Amino acid sequence: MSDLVPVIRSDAHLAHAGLIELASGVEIPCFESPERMIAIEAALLADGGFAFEEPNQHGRAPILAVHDAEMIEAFEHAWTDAVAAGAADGSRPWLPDTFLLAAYRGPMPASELPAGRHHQLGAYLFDTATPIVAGTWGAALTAVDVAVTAAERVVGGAALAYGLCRPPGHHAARGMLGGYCYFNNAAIVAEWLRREGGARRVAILDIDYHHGNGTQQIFWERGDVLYLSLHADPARAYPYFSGYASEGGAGDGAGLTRNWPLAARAGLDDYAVALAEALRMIVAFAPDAPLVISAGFDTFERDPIGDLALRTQDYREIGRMIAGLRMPTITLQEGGYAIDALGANAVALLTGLRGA
Ligand code: SP5
Ligand code: ZN
Repeated sequence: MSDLVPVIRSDAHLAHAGLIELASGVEIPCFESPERMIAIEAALLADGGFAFEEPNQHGRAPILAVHDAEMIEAFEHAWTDAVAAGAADGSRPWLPDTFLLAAYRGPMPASELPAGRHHQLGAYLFDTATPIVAGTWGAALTAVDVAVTAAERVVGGAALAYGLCRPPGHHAARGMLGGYCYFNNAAIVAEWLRREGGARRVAILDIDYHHGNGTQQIFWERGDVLYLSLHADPARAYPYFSGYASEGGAGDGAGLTRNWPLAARAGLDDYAVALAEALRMIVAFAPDAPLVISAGFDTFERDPIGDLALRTQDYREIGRMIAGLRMPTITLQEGGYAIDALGANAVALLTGLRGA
């Protein structure tokens, strides 16, 4: 294949910046930074095999098809309400400090909600690594447009398209933000393929270092979407509360979720065994839509928050293995924080995916 691979990208993510996260009680610069996308774009440009395109606007309908309206509303207004209340002055990111857990209620019925939508956000957030600044809402909306535009390219005939989504998405559940994620770009694309793309069966392959708890939750009971994830064992790794091998979906979705928890320092040999099983499941499921890949490079051997051991050349082999499915493929960017290697890793995966 000699055609250029379409890469959907936007500068809107640059305003989702200056982020901090709380890690084990310590405030640190957020690993999820604009420099990540800048590094990937520079490497794709230098490679020359890619055609950069801006996203089309799709509005809120594709988001509302996946996420709760109440969560969207709290997120949309959290920053301006925080500023209006004097809880943020615009110079620093804002994070809720009070979270609504299921255990809060016990036998009590749902209460009224606080007026400030920044306080409401505590009912829709599960960690302290998902900060909000003035540009966060716009960046998250645009990341969805990036993802859906990549899907449009593939439905329109491209064999492969790459959506440079930032912020990432796979930790965002139907009514919950977290893990640097606000809207679940991959889940939105899968649902869009069902509703707008005429597909009946969609497969999502998640190769980020972390379990995609949000994607799994959204499609847990769905018989029309297969969710397969290779990731660090949640017994030791974020997000801790999902991604175990025992989790397999329920109802119509029974057997259509599958997880491969990986040991620390797992390299390509271990990874390829799990990936081959996942690819066989995709073949058996017989999707009639493009494959959706949640692509994270936090599986890299030098990733600052990961502990797997994939090397740059391994991503090319992983891409080749997936390309063996001979399915049109929508690749969406998730995590990956070793900024100096992100570009090479992305080029390697996409080179493999395009069958080279
Ligand atoms: C999309 C994605 O990859 N989200 C990951 C969110 C992970 N957030 C928690 C990170 C915990 C970092 N622990 C730092 C250990 C440094 N040695
Ligand atoms: Zn990750």
